[in-house]
Amino acid sequence: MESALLSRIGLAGLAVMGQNLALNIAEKGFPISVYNRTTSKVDETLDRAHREGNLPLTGHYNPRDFVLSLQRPRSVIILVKAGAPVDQTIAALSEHMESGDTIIDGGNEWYENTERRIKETADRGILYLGMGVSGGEDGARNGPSLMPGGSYQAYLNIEDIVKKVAAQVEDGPCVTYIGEGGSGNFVKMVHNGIEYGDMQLISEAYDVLKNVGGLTNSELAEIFDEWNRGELESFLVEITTDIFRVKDEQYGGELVDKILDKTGMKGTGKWTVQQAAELSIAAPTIAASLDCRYLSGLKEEREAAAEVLKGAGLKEYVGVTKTGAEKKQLIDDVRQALYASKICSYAQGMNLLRAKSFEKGWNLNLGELARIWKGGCIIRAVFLDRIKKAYQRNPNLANLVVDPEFAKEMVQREGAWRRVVKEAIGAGITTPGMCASLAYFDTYKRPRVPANLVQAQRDYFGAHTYERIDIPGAYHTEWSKLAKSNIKS
Ligand code: 2AM
Repeated sequence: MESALLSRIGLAGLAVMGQNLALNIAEKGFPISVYNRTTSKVDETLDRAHREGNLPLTGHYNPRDFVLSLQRPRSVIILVKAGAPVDQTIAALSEHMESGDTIIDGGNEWYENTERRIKETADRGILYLGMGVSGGEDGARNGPSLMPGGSYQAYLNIEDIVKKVAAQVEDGPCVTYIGEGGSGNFVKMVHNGIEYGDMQLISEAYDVLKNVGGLTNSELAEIFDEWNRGELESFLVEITTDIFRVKDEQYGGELVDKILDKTGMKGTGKWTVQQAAELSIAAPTIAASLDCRYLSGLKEEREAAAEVLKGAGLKEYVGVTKTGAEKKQLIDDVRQALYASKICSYAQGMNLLRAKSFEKGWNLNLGELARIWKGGCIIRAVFLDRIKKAYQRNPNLANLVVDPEFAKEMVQREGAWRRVVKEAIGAGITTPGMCASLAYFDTYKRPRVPANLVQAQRDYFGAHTYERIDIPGAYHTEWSKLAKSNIKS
């Protein structure tokens, strides 16, 4: 009888993401209790629940009342700042929870913190999930992509809810049990790293079209709109179209031109690159996007450098606005370069996930990850379906670029890709992401790379030995002595 009055689930932490996710859950028909340390946010959320359709949401003003308002076994999502606030919130809530209850952390948490908490809460019989949530404010409210990892039983406790709350695409809801431990957080972290890459590549396409092609913002809006109806169809291309259309209402002109060129960040991209390095996975496109954020931050230094180099005689590139067939060609080339570069970036992210999965025994299903990214999240894109299919065709695919379908696409776009990078370099426009992707592709596709020379150098100065291409074994050569004797002879 009592259970009729109790909520199916609880959510603590009512900042933007928390509020929207709570309202989404309530709207899907699951009565929810909410709590926030600062109680005004509880009232705010109650007010919204009322205004947005009398949603089944109840507000609570202390951890005890909040926890006791939940059906057993209890499930509580926490959405507070990553790090210590999560530990503090767990401590405040778990005091009132009991064995068999579940805590789900929906923040962008470092995966090892989740693994520590899984152990700590397990001591009290509390089940734990670290759940990546992507899609920003709108995704949280209307359907995010959810990446829950940790206790499988905990996942089962909330499976009915997350399947309804997640974004829905034609092949199911954008949620799946990711794996054990901190896998959900790790997958979300790599998702964000890939997102850095996508945004960087799009900004480079913009840069080349604007500064080499001479395109205006309204032309860019049209082109991105067109691209969004083809192979590049994605959330990021769609919002970019919108961005090019926004005027500066207050001061005139176009808003995108007024924005300071310094990129902010919260750290998941850095973690991705650090993890790639730890696992010896090449992720140059994602690393380039991170480096560009760092360099963007040096606004004053860049301005000063431009002056110094101008003083030293550096000529400013004067672009000729392209017209007619030339312009059309550039636009089409950039579209192809963007697509090919993107595939390489995803290949890097996927290979990082596979390496981590192998290290941790997570058994990640890469095709399934591509599927749950098809909707809800920031990197949602039509082409993720192709990635899903590539891994379905071959779960052990060494690299996306050698999937037969993608291989064909890469070869078709190769000429355009090189033309764009050449033009950009010639003009002194940096396309670090596109260049990194192309270098990745070019290195990966070459049976013989100049590492023979590096091996020779290592053996020369450090006696590290080398292998030969023709005879097995480890070899060391007295390079200096032999070289000298050859000079004499
Ligand atoms: P607040 O509204 O009381 O600040 C994002 O900052 C969310 O995390 C907010 O809901 C915020 O609550 C919450 N938060 C941050 N630090 C917290 C802590 N130490 N304990 C509980 N909630 C915290």
